[in-house]
Amino acid sequence: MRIFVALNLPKKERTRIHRASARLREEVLPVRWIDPENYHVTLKFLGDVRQEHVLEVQEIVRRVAESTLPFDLTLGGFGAFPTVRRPRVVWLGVDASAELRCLKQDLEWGLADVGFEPETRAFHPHLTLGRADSRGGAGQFRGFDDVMAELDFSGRAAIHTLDLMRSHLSREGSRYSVLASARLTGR
Ligand code: 2AM
Repeated sequence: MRIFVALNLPKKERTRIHRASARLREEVLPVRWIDPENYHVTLKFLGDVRQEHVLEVQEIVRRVAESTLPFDLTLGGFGAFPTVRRPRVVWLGVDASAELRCLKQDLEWGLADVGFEPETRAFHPHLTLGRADSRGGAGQFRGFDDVMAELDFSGRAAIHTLDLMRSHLSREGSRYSVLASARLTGR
């Protein structure tokens, strides 16, 4: 099954983000906007993992969570990967705080021990708001950077769990469910 490790935000914060980004969705653009119940911050995407290895991953996630204290995520700033003119992913930025970078590193090390390739790309924590199809050319997204720049949002979300998630692909887009939620206890 297709799995990843992520941080989930309280419903209140997800609703705030959805409201704050409403202006983006008013633009007529080839973007599939994510439902607010599916908003999350991915820490590690594992791809298709066989059932017998899922339990192993779950155990690593639990161990990492046990050695991590609850912390706050700071959110703010809208942007897109790879560029706002030709976006694939439209996102809300997440502050790469020391706590978040430590957690990411602990996960990478833990998962490397059971054979998962460590990430070599720089860590750009973000919350995906929409997935774009920019094959129609950059022209479609002209002015989108200005729309983004006009938005003003800053958020804070208390994180108490590290979640192992499952992604269900379907024609309507991806849906996500929590396979296992590990409490951050910092023991
Ligand atoms: P995203 O955070 O940029 O949206 C579930 O599919 C999550 O895993 C998504 O949130 C997505 O990234 C991330 N993801 C999906 N495919 C990926 C890949 N090939 N490499 C890295 N992350 C991926």
